[in-house]
Order: sequence, then structure tokens, then C-alpha cells
Amino acid sequence: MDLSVLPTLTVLSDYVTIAQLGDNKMVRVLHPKASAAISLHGGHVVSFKPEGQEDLIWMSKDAVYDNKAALRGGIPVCWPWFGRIAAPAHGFARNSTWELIEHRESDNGVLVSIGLTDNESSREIWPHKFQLVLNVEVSETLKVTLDITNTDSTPWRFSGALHTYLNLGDIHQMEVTGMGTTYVDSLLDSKLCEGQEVLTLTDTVDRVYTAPDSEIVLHDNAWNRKLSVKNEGANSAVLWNPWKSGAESMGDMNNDGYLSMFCIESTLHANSLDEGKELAPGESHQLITHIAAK
Ligand code: TA6
Repeated sequence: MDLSVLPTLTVLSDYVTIAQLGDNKMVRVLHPKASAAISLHGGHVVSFKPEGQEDLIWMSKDAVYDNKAALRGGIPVCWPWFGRIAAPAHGFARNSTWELIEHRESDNGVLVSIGLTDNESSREIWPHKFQLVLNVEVSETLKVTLDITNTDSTPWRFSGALHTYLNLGDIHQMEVTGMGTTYVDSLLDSKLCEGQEVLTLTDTVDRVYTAPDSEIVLHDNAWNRKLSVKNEGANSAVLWNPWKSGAESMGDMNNDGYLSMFCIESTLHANSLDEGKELAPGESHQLITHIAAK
């Protein structure tokens, strides 16, 4: 994504502006080390490009920037649940309007913090008080931290994910390592399976890897680069590619989009709302993904 062509709405500093993409407002970072953009609709990172590199983050060419839809691609914030265990799918955070809290910059990069707290419409969907802060650290690498706090007077449970769509040269030439071998197959009725240490793709996958290494590596042999993903605060890593028919069935994914993306997600997985992670009043949890090109 060429962020420099987006119209500027507000200049916040030498490196940070608010820019317009369709109907969405973006916090845009243009820094000598890297560029990035975060949609305030959804709290959604849509681009991260270290200087001299292709974007590490994939966005669908058919993504809908109408300030309403969840964006196809980028890093959707799935919260307060992951998947379809309740409606809307993947929770409401990716459809909510986030506020800019602060931006800080140095010669090494920029930190953008945005926030979301409960409001009338969130409490209609999920009757709890909360505070989310998404810290996006843009430098030679991208670190995204979702800081989740229970601001209510009773405990509640949650699941979620930083649902990263990684950008790559050719899915047919991709290999993934470090995800472990044990996974729950979402395409086989959540069957527990044992796979190989190296994953290559010839069809759709939708898997919850339950014991990933601390670093998962996507070997992008077409572009001759490796993408390193280090997740923290997660209980699993979801790996997903919808393949051809899946891409064709999604109105907001270009039909050949599946050839250049792969999701490696920092996931706190739960099979139901009741099985999510409990947070006591005043307690916080951090869900993190740290992405780098090697
Ligand atoms: O993370 C994988 C997954 O849960 C898949 O099952 C797939 O449906 C994908 O997320 C996208 O979900 P979405 O609601 O954005 O269409």
C-alpha cells in the first residue's frame, strides 16, 4: 500500500499524520525506518513497511473502507472472543471506533497508542466494562500489544486474537516452521491432529496450533525473505488460508488474494465464552505479536 498518496487530514508531528482511506481515518506513520497505517475504525493495522521492503502486511485489493465493515487483511483485533462462538464473528472490537491516545517518536521509530472502552453499544453485545489499549511500535520491526483491562466490578472471561495477514510472494513456494505439530483442525470438526514440522500448502488450512515455538517463521521463497512472528500472551497460533474457493466466496477478498497471504495469528483460543480466560476486576492481560523480516 502506498501510504504517501493518501490525503492528509491532520498533521500531528514530523512523522505522524491522520490520513483518509475511503471513509476510514488512518493514523499514518512515515518514518525513515518504516511506514505504517492504523485504521481508527477497528484499531486495525493495515500496513507495515520497513524501509526498502515490500509490505509485511497483506491487505485485500477488495477491502471495503466504509468505516463500518471489518477490514479484510491487516491485523484485525478479534475481541472479546475469537471465531464464531458468539455474534458478531471475532467480536466487536474490529468494528468499533478507537481513539488516538498518544504518539511518541524517536530516531528508531514511532509508538502509536489507541484505545477502546465499553460504551452503550458494546454493552448491548457484551455486558461488561473494559479498557483496551493497542500499542503499535513501528520501527525496523512491528510490535503490536493489545492491553486488556477489566474495569468492571465483577470478573469476566474473554478470548481473542491479533489475526495477522502476512504478505508474501507466492503461497505455492511458502514454507512455515515453528508452529509445532499438534493442531485442532477447524475444517475437520475440531479434530485433534498431528502434522509435520514444516507446513506447505496445496489447499485451504484453518488450524489452531496448540504448542507453537516462541518463534514461527514464514519462509517466503518467492521473495527470498523470512518473516518472523513472535507471539506472547497467547495459548495457540491459528494458521489460515482460505484458498481459491474460499477467496471467491468472500466479497471483500480479491479472487487471487489467497496466493499472496497467510494468516499467523496470536490467539487466545476458547471453545465457548465460558471457557475464555478470566480477568478479575482491575486485572490486565497483554496479547502480543512481534513481526520482523529477516
Ligand atoms: O482465523 C481463521 C478464521 O477464524 C477462519 O475460520 C476464517 O473464517 C477467518 O478467520 C476469517 O473470518 P472473518 O470473520 O474475518 O471472515
